[in-house]
Amino acid sequence: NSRLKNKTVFITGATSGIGLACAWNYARAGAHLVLSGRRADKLEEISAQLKESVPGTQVYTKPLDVRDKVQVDSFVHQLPQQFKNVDILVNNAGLVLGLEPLEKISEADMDTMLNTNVKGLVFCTQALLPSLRKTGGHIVNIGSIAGLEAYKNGSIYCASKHAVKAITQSLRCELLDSNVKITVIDPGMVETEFSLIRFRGDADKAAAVYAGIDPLKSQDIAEIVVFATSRPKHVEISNLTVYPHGQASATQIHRKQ
Ligand code: NDP
Ligand code: 8X3
Repeated sequence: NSRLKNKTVFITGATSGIGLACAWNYARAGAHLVLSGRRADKLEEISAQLKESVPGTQVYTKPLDVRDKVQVDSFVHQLPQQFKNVDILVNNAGLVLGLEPLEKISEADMDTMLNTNVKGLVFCTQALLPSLRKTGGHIVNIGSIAGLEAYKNGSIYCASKHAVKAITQSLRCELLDSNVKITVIDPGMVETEFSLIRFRGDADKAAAVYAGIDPLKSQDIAEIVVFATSRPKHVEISNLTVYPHGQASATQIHRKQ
C-alpha cells in the first residue's frame, strides 16, 4: 500500500489481539512501527518475529502502561529520532473486567477500565497530537458496539466506550482546521484475549462467548484500520461498525446449535 510506505504507526496494546494484527498489517504495507503494551517479553518476541517475517520492517518497542500519564509523556519524548514523526496513532489498548451488575462492580475494576479505555486513550492522544499535526496524521480509536448501546451488566465498560465515541466526535470538531483525521472503529464480537481477561482467566466462560457463531478475527479489524488510514487525503472515514454475520447488537446473536 503505497500511501502507508515509510509512515510511522504508533499502536497501543500491540501485544495481543487487534493491536497485534494491526502491527502485522502495517508492517506488510511498508510502515515503521512503534509498538507498546505492558508485557515486555511479548513485545520482544513480536519485534523479532516481525523483523524476520517482513524483512526491512523497522520496529521500536518499549513497555507502556497507558494509564500512567508520566510514562506516556516520557515514552513519546524518548522516541528515537527515526520514530519521532508519528503519522498514525492507533488507540487500541483497552479491556473489560467482569460482566456484573453495577451494584457489584469494585472500585478497582472501575478504575482499571476507565483509566485504560478513556484516560489512557486521551493521554496518548495528547502526547502525540503535536507530532500528528506536523505530519498531517490520523488517529484511529478502537471503540466498540458497547459505545453505541449499553447492555445489562456492562455499565462501566459501556460507559468507557461511549466516552471514546464522544471524545472522537469532540476531537473531530477541534481538528477541523488542522490536517489531522480521526476515525473510530466499533467492532462487535472479535475472538481475542478480550473474553479471557473479562472472565479473569476462565477459559470455558471465554469460549462460550464465541460458541455457535463465527466471530470476527483480529485480522478482519486490522484490515479495516489499514483501509481507513490509507484513503486519499480528503477522505475521512468517521466511524465504522463491524459485526460478524449472525450478530446484530451486543445481545442479538444467532448461535448455530
Ligand atoms: P486483547 O485482550 O487481545 O488485547 C488488549 C490489548 O490491550 C493487549 O495488547 C494489552 O496488552 C493491552 N492493554 C490492556 N491494558 C493496557 C494498559 N493499561 N496499557 C497498555 N496496554 C494495555 O483484546 P482486543 O484485541 O480484543 O482489544 C483491543 C481493543 O478492542 C480494546 O480497546 C477492546 O475494548 C476493543 N474491542 C474488542 C472487542 C472484542 O470482542 N474482542 C469488541 C469491541 C472492541 P498488555 O496486557 O501487554 O498490556
Ligand atoms: C466488546 C463487545 O459486546 O463484549 O467491546 O461489549 S461487547
